Amino acid sequence: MTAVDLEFDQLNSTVDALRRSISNRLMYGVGKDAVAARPQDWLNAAALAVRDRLVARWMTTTRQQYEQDVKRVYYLSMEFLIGRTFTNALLALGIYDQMKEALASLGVDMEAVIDLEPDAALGNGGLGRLAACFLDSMATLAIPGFGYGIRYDYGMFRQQIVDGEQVETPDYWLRAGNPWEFPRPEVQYIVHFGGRTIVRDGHTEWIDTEHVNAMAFDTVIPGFGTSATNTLRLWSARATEELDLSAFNQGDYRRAVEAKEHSENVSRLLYPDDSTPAGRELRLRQEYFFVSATMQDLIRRYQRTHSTFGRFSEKVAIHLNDTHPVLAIPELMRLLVDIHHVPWDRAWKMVHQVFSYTNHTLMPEALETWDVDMLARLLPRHLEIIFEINAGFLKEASEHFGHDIDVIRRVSLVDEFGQRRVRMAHLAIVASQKVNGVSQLHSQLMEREFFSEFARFFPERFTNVTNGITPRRWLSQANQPLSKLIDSHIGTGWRTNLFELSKLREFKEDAAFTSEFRAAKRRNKIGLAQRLLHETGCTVHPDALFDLQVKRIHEYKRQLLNVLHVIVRYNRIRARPGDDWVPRVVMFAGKAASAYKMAKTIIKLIGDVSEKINRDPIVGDRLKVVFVPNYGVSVAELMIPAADLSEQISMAGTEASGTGNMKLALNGALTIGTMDGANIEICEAVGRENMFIFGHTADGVSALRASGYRPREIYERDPELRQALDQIRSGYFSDGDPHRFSDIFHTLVDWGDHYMVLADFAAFAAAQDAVDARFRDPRAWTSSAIENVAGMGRFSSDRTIDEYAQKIWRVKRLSFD
Ligand code: GL9
Repeated sequence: MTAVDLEFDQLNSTVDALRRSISNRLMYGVGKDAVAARPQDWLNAAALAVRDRLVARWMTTTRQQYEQDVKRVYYLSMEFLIGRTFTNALLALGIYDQMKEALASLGVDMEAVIDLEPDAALGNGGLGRLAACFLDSMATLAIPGFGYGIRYDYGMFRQQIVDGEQVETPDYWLRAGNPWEFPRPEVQYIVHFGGRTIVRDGHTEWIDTEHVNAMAFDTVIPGFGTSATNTLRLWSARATEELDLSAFNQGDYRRAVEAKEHSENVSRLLYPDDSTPAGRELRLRQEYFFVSATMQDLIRRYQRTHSTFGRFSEKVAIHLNDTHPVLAIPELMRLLVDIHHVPWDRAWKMVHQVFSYTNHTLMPEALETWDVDMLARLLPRHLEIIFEINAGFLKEASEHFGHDIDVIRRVSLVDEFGQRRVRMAHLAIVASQKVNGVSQLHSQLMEREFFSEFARFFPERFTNVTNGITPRRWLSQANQPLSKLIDSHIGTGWRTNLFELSKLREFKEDAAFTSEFRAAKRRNKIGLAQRLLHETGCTVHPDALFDLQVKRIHEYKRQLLNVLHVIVRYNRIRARPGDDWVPRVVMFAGKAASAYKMAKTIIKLIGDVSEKINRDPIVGDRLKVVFVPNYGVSVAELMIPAADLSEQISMAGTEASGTGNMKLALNGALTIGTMDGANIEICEAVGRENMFIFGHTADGVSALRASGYRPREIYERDPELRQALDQIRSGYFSDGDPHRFSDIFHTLVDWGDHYMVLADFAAFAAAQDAVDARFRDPRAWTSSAIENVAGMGRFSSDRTIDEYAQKIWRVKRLSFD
């Protein structure tokens, strides 16, 4: 930070200065008088006052980027799960307390208005939240970077639970305006669809297209404790024709706006339901829409300071967050070859030098492919380019693989089995200079199993970068009681160097520290209990063990394993109510994809089981089951700091990394988990004795599958498990209705139990008994909890971004001297 900036910052950080700014912004920004202002108006005025302070830093950063002619990272993602911005910005600027006081002096309770800010829920789950953590770390490390994505009018749906079932309602997050964004009507690009190609004067032209404008909206991403900021640029679709005036004049109002509506649908909604062809086509349009605008934008930025493409790959790194933005590859080829007339070979070399790709899942159904016919209709030029890339690649590959036709078929960019489809992951691997997985196990499985032929062909391309989370949001902001305690013992430096947390080990047996550590957890549990009472009407006791499984609802994540154990526990309590039980509150939260029937049935089962258990007078406070609706960033910030136990129980080999596992451990929860994804590395970092590891390993899963897995035998052998499954089947939890959950029963017992729930059940139940035993001994429990916090240094997204910067992007930090 320059001396002038520093002085400017200090002057602007006083309570007085903030109060003046808020009053000013209320009047001139929001257009309200203090007497008439509603809480939402105060929040907007305060947000604008904060934003003004960020803008000063933003300008400095941008100026420096141009002056130093830096290499920039373009992080392309269909999802950015940002959550709320206000508190985060206050902490980044170091003005949290001052703002609180300034608002109080204006008669406004800051804690109350903070809750009015809607979440920017532009993502589904871990992948989208990872992108948000990365933006935070890139800014904090002063890596010159841009996030690029879509400004969906409607983010992730709001989940309500009605009679135990998920009900989806639209999340119009922009209703009250968005004080954090800057609309850029001057930054617009035309994006084409459809049409056909012709060759004229040796150049291909894409003609007779329909088009839509992409308009930029910018959000400043503040770095923590630095002048550096970055930009999140999101594209919104704008019709090229506002209105069909002649239709309007003839009184045909619907037709007058039809075309406009149609083209603007592109940025309407996150993940339209892709269970229908129309939904799939819209999704393809979205993917192309945002990468086309982004490629045009980054070329324009490059050309502002360079007259030829000679230094393009020195100045640009483009990262593909999963395959959703992979069309950026043929789009950049098209722009270079067709528009800027760069020869094909040279363009291909440039493309290869700038792209890198992260794979986030190996679940076969999640590996994107696009129907060749649909591509031909919507993006005919891109399909030609993909075919040409494929021809070049297959020629090299067949020399390398000794013309083995089976291998060639498997690695081809086009799947020729049945309806022809383009495999987006293959395109990403062939074009990128680096390809990475998100945990050691996941990267290994990628190289050894899923993409083994590619790994043999391009061995230097494959690497691992284990995921991380930002400690600013997930500890400093979300868990203020624990943060303050840590600050008072080891100082505040952990916010930017998370390895400093290891100093906490020293206090593991310190009576004062451990009792304050427990008190901080208890405060968070009381806070959560109050919110639960308020929002779900459910009473839970803060001294019970808070057991959380919070993540998307998916069969591979095995919420069912958890439910089965809950039912077995319930039956045990009813059989022996006089025993000394460790009271537990089992909490679930997470959304099911709207077209995923089984996931929705699982939510309903949790609802029905909780109804039965919570009302049972024999059980009382010994066991409660709660489904917390509408899981998202803000709900997570409330729940995670209150957790004692973190459920990370996916079938080994299916969870690429997980990041909730890191957030929970960082907040002092102990993990019960399988040797899957990043759990393995957490286990290394915090010590196996401080976790509850159970179940088959990835190799064990493969071996069991190979030897012929027969779940029914397990069902028949284990009486407690059988009782629980029979209760599910017989209608015990569903008012006698035997049909409601029959699919769950058969999936597990008769239809192969693909995710091996029954195979891991006994080990899981035993691990849960060990959890109870440890919890009875508060000293032992707290000591393990502290070990968890202390071991989390390497799971900061700062470490992750540093690795990307060095190994993958080869970019340097911006300097501010
Ligand atoms: C995911 C993986 O399933 C997670 O294990 C991983 O932690 C994150 C981030 O790398 O990516 N891949 C994926 O498609 N999702 C993930 O969470 N799904 C969603 O985001 C819905």
